[in-house]
Amino acid sequence: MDVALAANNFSFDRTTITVRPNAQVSVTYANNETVGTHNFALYESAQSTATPIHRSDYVNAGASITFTFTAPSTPGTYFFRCDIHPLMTGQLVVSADAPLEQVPAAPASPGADPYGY
Ligand SMILES: [Cu+2]
Repeated sequence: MDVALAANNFSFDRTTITVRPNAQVSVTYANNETVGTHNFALYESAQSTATPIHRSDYVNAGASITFTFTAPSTPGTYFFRCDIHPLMTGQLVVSADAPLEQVPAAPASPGADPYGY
């Protein structure tokens, strides 16, 4: 499933992402800042941030990346954040009842892609 995610003013534009267990989640992640580098790091919970379930590349201000991860197999509520700015947080809800598509977020402004994805 496809998810559009953006960083604006040092916060995520969506703080809840809902997916099905084991879903292949393809995230288009736009950094809409004029300054500031972000990533997306998924953890079991806000209290267990030693080992990410998935950690994206960094995305520079004005840029966008796409990355894919496999949703956890166990339903529940997981935690994501930007590792550089730990106050940027959200939750990944894994539910068998999740819709197959997310409602798209507001269109991200296009930016150069330094990673060449
Ligand atoms: Cu950040």
